[in-house]
Amino acid sequence: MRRRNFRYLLIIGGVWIGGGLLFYINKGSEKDPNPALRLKDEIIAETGLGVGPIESNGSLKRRESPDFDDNNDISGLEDEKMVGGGLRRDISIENLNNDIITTKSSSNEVDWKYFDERGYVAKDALKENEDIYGRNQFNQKASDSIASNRDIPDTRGGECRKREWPSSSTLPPTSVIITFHNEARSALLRTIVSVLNRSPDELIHEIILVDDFSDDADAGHDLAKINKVKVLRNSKREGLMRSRVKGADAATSSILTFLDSHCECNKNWLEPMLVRVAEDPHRVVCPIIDVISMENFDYIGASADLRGGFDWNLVFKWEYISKEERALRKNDPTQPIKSPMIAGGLFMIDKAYFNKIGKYDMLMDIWGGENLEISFRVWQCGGELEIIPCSRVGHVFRKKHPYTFPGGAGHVFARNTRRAAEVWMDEYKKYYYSAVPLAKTIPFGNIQERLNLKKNLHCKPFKWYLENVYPELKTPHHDDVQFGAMAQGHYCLDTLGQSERGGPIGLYTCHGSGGNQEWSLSKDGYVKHAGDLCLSVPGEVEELTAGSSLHLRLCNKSMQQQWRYLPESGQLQHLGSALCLDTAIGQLTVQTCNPHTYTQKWKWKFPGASSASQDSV
Ligand SMILES: [Mn+2]
Repeated sequence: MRRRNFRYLLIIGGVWIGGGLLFYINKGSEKDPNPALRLKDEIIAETGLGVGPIESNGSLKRRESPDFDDNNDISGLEDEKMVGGGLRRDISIENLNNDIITTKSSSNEVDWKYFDERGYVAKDALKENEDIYGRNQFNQKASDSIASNRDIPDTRGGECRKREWPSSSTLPPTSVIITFHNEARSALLRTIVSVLNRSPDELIHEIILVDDFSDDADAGHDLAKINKVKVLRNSKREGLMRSRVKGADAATSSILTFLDSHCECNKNWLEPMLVRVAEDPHRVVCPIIDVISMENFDYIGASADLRGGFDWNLVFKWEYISKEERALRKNDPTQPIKSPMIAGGLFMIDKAYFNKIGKYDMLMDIWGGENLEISFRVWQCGGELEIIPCSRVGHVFRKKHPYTFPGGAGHVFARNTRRAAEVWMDEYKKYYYSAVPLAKTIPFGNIQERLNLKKNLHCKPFKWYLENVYPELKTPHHDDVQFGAMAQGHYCLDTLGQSERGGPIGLYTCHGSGGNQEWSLSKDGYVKHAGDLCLSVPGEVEELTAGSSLHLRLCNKSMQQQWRYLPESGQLQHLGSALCLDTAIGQLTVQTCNPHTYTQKWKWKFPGASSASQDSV
């Protein structure tokens, strides 16, 4: 059964692109009228409130209460803090633990519907001839041109649309925490507006923005005018983990909802998650993450049959749930999906539980590895990770990070990942180091506090996690001397779907997802696939000739199946005939060994080790 699943994974392997497997569902279908979604300009026109005519520079002139101080252009919060005077009347600034908190008097708050969106976005508009991808790695021009309260398709399945959710009065409200660093104003504002626009008012206690020392302090600061929005600003770059913990500590409701800063919440996104967490605070839940195109900001529904996983390189990936689970989901598509890992950018957690299980690893920097760490921690320490299919939130997936990492992205990612591996993976961390040998050279700092936490919470070992949460992640057998894909350039040894009685096997473009390209070399010289199939030469070994093709046969300890790998030349030599595995004639054969020929050179690669790191949210 497992073998069949892997084969299936291979078939779909070709459609892996960065952030996941996308299914264009509901696209182009008629738009579900969303009563909560009203066009801001219409409201403004109806009520005559809020704005005057559009000025030539594209910004709107406000007509607000007389003490609304619109002209006071604050250029630097830090400066203001140091001067200690001259604060705006509507917005005061406190200094708490070296960070800046922007608060406001309620009389000057505005509902999001009356926030001067155009003026706010225009302050950071692209310059003429500027690269539209230059600042954000997504099309800022497209983002800037799209209203914060635009309509988006309701991407939920039919059963989710039909389902009634408990009334708001029976659910606890949440604090939404959004951390950001140099986010495009339009994307950040749209995230906030989508929260306020598509959630029952009484369920949003507050939105806490944590500005992780963006170059432009006003981008966050100006949003503090919006009802329910609170802004914290770090006085130096802290990274995602410490910023989120600051936001969480400042939150005053019992449920935390973490969002990325370029998201759009969809219809009824909040209730299905709140129900699960309110029922059982050990559940850490995520929405299905729909895709907002980085090219044109189209909103595209994602498949509901995915969950989060990883290979031994510890890079997050989306993967299909099993055939059995898909069959179960057909009966009730509203049921949560257990996920070995969360993408990390968007999730909801009970605040007391977040605190109890150790928040985040505060010694991790910037980005990366934290989702791995919190995923292992939640599962191993008694919680559960769930994807809630009736909750949908869009996210702009990018190919690379728009901002720089102090110390370099690869280094920071490896350091964080190493911290997670060292604390949570016990002896299994060796497979990570085999997959990413360079990681061993990167210092990961002190982890004693996290080890103490693990001990005090009586967390289960990683072995338990592998057996109960992620049995699909296969461990190399203890007899294996090599494990993973056998690569020759961009091509990998591949079963081509053949099984124990099948025809010749061959080469296929390396896809890095294991499956038909997953092999192991045991100590006694068998090249195995899926545990019980062995790479075999045909016929009697004594009669084997150069040019013979290779097959898969059930492992039977015969001479036909015995090989040795010569690491220096990269050759795989058949013991009985002394011929070498070769691709010279465009197909896989055995040929007379020649250590200098490229077509006999093989490299062992861990599955997934070649797949690129991604903005996994
Ligand atoms: Mn993101």
